[in-house]
Amino acid sequence: MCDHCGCSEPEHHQHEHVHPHEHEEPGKTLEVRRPVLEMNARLAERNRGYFKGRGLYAINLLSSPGSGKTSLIERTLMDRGANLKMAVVVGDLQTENDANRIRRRGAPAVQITTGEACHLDAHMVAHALEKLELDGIRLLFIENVGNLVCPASFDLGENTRVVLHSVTEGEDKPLKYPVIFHDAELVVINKIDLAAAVGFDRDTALANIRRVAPSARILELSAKTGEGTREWYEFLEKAAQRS
Ligand SMILES: Nc1nc2c(ncn2[C@@H]2O[C@H](COP(=O)(O)OP(=O)(O)O)[C@@H](O)[C@H]2O)c(=O)[nH]1
Ligand SMILES: [Mg+2]
Repeated sequence: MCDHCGCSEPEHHQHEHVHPHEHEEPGKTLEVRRPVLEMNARLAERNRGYFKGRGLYAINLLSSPGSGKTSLIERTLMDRGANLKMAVVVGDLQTENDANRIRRRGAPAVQITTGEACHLDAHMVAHALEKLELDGIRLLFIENVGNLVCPASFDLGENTRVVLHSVTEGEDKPLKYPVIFHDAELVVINKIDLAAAVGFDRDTALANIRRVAPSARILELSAKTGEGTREWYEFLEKAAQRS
């Protein structure tokens, strides 16, 4: 059960703003969860103001567990760490592992361990920011908890959303989890080095992404081999200039 949004089923987020479940009293779901989301929206605005005031560009990085969010940040730090001044806030239910991986690549990082919560919220991010040394930082990655449902509902005050979708996940995931893709400015198809091995159907995957996120840009790359990362770095360089 998620302490912050009260959901025990991740799918509940899909319904919470729209209609209560049929088996629930009409209006009950909305009454319980709306204040949580309204409070989050206020704190997200505060984060947004903070980012703006510090000249930071914040990227909310979203995906299933294991799609390669941390790997892509590590690869980016390896290749562009010297030019793009980056810091990272990373969320997982448990462990400091990802923050340690990122620190080893030379970037300031703070781990948020959410316990049972399936997403980050604006309040958690605000606290994490207090622990980060941000002088000279232009780009802030916020690696969200690996989940294609819950994080979609929670604005963190970010400037943009990037969703990762790896070739090993199946081409139908954008259709099954459309909400998270819908708000993405950029969808990164990761692990293209494995595409042939898993029989990745690229045309279907691209069509599915375009169907649920018609205005999103799509990049295909491998965080492992570095193939395709040039355009990713161009995207980040432009983002840093927007900060
Ligand atoms: N072959 C291959 N493996 C990758 C790639 N990116 C990540 N991985 C592997 O996928 C696993 C999960 O990666 P991780 O970065 O921890 O994913 P996260 O949970 O989204 O942060 C690790 O074993 C990575 O080495 C990639 O582009 N190609
Ligand atoms: Mg990770």
